[in-house]
Amino acid sequence: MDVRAAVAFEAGKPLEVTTVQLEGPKEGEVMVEVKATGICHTDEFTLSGADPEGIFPSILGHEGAGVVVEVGPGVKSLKKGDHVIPLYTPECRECPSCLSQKTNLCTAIRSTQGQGLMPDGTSRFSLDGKPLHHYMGTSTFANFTVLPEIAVAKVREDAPFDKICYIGCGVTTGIGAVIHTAKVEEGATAVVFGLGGIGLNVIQGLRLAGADMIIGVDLNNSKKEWGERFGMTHFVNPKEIGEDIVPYLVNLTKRGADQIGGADYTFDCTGNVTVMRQALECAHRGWGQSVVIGVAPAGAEISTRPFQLVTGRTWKGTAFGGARGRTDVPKIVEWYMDGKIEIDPMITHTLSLDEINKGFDLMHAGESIRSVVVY
Ligand code: NAD
Ligand code: 022
Ligand code: ZN
Repeated sequence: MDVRAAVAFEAGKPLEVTTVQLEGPKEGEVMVEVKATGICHTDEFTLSGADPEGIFPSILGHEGAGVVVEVGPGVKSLKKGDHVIPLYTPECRECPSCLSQKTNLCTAIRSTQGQGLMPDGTSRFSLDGKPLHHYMGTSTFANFTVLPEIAVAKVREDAPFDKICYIGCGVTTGIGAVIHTAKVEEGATAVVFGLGGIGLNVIQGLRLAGADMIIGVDLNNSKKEWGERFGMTHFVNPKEIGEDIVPYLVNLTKRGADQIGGADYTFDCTGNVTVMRQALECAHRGWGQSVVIGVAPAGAEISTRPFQLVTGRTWKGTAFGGARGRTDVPKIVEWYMDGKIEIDPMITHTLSLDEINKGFDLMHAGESIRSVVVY
């Protein structure tokens, strides 16, 4: 069938909105009418050509929400009419990783997903008879897409698509990093580096977890108001403190009789490897945990003195906030609908598909927290 899509034909070129062909779902697959999609950094990273694993031509987008319109043979967990969020981290519940209960990184369709293909090794999208690649297993920059059943979370039907699409990446990543990866407890102290679409969700996750001191760090002073809006208690602009950021933060977090200082939990939401080191080193001696969320440029490396780890700090990372998509995403939708978390104010721009390139411009200019395309 004919669908409308923003196609990434070539690295470094804007997306082209055009009509493409989509084949129906095969065994174990479903077709979803995408109602809304967020525009996230990874889409930009791939489109720019900086992603060495980027494949062209392809249909990008990984932060969507929509409705199942057709199910392929053998599909059991979904039916026509179900409201869903596509998952770039699937959950098969059968592979060694899913069964381990120790990771959310399901391996069932990992290799084909990375090659821009469906699990049978082919693509459902084409243009003039030539295949177009899928992206992150989701391809939400099209008004219809085909997904493996295991890469779809069924959610409640009264939730608005133009808001819950953000749960498909940013919201779950930020809140999940706090709850699943760091397992922050009530009364904790935390530092969040980078107050963008991810960092603000880390902040609201920390508020939800009952953290006492939530320090936000950003080079951009306009982020102070944003952070406070979601529960940040202190703001630091590293350019304005007149000393190194690490000793400054260690001093700011001094509590208790020993007055050692350092945060219980720190989060990198910048993707900058220098910031990742700062985040580790301002974690508390003996128990501080630092979580890397930001995706660094291709080939970048992190460094610190091993003494930082020997003295009890832990360096970890997270993909999709450690969330098991089919299990945890519906719960986050519930939290949003129950008012436990906020999404609406972070969606600063709503665009039509024809305006999608404007979403990338807003991201480059640092003017948006999140832009959402509504079909
Ligand atoms: P964003 O551009 O909206 O926000 C980044 C913020 O960091 C900005 O406010 C910027 O001013 C600030 N910043 C930049 N350099 C800084 C520095 N040196 N010190 C302090 N602040 C600094 O980006 P985002 O959408 O919030 O995404 C953040 C990162 O998270 C990206 O690298 C993205 O790819 C990554 N991400 C990872 C996952 C995952 O599963 N691990 C999922 C989604 C996004
Ligand atoms: C989403 N991300 C950044 C912004 N929005 C993002 C990027 C990469 C990952 C997670 C989130 C990620 C971390 C670890 C992996 N990926 C590898 C997972 C694995 O190998 O099992 C990752 C994912 C998907 C893809 C590439 C890398 C892809 O589909 N191309 C989850
Ligand atoms: Zn994303």
